[in-house]
Amino acid sequence: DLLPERGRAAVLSLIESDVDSSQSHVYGDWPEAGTQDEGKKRLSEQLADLNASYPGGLTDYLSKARTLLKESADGLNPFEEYEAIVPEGESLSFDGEGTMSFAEAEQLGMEAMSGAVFVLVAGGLGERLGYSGIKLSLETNLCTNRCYLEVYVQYIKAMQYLARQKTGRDDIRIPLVIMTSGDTDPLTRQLLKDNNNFGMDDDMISIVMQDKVAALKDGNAGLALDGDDRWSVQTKPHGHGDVHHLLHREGLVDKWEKEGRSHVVFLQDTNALVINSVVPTLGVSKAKGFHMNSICIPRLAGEAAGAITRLEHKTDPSKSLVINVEYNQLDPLLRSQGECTGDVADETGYSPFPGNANNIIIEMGAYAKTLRGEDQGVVLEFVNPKYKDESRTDFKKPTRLECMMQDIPKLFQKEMKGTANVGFTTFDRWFTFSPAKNALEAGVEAADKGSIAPGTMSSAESDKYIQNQRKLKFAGVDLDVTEPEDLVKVAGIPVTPGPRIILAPAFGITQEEILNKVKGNNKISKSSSLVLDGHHLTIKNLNLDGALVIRAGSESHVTVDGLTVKNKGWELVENDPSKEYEETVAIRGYTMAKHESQEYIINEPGNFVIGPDGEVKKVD
Ligand code: UGB
Repeated sequence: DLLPERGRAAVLSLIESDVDSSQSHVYGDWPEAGTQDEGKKRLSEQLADLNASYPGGLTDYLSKARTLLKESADGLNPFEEYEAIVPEGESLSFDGEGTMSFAEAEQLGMEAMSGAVFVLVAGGLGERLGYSGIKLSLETNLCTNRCYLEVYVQYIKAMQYLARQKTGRDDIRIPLVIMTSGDTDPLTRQLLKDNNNFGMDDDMISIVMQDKVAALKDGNAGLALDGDDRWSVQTKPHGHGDVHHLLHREGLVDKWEKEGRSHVVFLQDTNALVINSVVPTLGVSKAKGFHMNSICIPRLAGEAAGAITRLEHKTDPSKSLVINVEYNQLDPLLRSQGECTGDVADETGYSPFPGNANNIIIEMGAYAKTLRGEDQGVVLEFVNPKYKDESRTDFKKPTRLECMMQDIPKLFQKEMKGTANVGFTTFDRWFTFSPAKNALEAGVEAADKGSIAPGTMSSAESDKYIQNQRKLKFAGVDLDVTEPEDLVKVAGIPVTPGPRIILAPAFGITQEEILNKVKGNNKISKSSSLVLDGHHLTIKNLNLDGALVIRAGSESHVTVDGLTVKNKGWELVENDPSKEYEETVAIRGYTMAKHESQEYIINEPGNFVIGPDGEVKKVD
């Protein structure tokens, strides 16, 4: 009786549903009234919260968990009924051949830009990175020091700008929703507040927070109580799959559909390269009528990236589907079929299965219809317990139900009754994929074993520079593009020796813009660093040997014409192993010494030329 109403109801429902006393350690043996009453109330409130936050309540959660845990203990193969075959999809190449022309896809994508909304899943902690803050706050590179969140926001703003220019409609506004978790929510809000949303309108940026789910201590789905606190249930993240249900629950997808928006673009937290692929992938979605389109890259065998597969149902073709198979499941699946080779490379040096960058574009109508279905966007869950021994009964540590956003094709299949059109688009790795996920030490170990994708802060930064080298090279600039054999080790990670180039989203998010803004004979030396930022910034006959930064405001039309820059530039300085560094520096392995640079920041409206003498002249 001392429990609050909702807490009391939650405890009673747990007792009622507990047919075999799997939860008696939670509700049994309570000391008599007057002893530890505060703890009892706290526990009951927490059970009520867990009830409220899970569709179907805690009892549904526990009953699903029991089934899945039993299947896992029995060693049931979730792919028993399927055979994985290499799927057919589209491929695009910025500077090479694909199944579609890159320029055409980009043109189609630009037509669709005004209907895009962005969703950034950012509930995960940087445990693998060895970072205790939020990953969105990490600096993508040391030339501009812009963090991941700022890069994404700048990208969305640049897309909005371009969409307005292309259509002449000044009312186009592209929103961003960030999914946080209890672990990342306060710091994400603080980051936005401290930076005035990085210039995005208040009403265009919103946050939805995913809840954690109850941790389970054994194969009967017994709730795991906190070791030090008998009145608290341990909770764990439920995975990025929560995003679909949350967008539905908050009414966002209904709202977007009513507003006439056409596509939802899902981004992950630490892959700054992927934004290049958004516009052309939108174009492919339009051209092929894809309800879902996953951005992919050639996958390294064994890489910690999911694989897009076609799962062919052995008896019922209507159950076949194109879907991600997560990296930990791919090898056992491939070992159990065909030639039983497992997750290995083919003659191309890559896995025959495309790698999932897990950035997905979903068509709004199909999405809204699917979310309104029976499952309300709750994607299929799975368990991944780490068993103590072969008996597969005890866990090394508590587990929980998990879900992944890329599993939504199963819901599409169910709700769209065979009409779901799920595809993918593969890009070159240099153009699309270099996430920062691993701690420096793990990256060094991987690099020493020959991995070309150590996945550290430093490899992600280096790959950003290489990507921009390739873009400028494509636009005719005379510079060295770093090939794998040219990489140099800094703090144990192979990185580009330079040039280090950052093209801000305002300078160009499309191939068309880059080609229009780079003219004449430009030359950039290997030891140079270059930052270009501005919607109306044109580079002509630049000769750079050093560091140069040019930023132009949205109404400043700036042309660099015949400028020669020579200075000491910028240099990476490896961390001294005998010294302690703050986390952000330690995980990168170096700092950047900015010895000398030439900088132009022009915000005044008008036309300007930066000529051979380096002076800025206003022209009519
Ligand atoms: N995330 C959440 O928002 N909430 C959560 O509860 C968990 C995560 P990870 P992982 O791109 O290389 C994914 O941990 O395990 C966010 C794909 O499943 O980085 O490496 C988190 O903040 C895999 O198929 O994911 O695997 C982050 O933004 C593969 O493609 C995102 O979800 C791989 O990414 C991903 O979280 C990859």
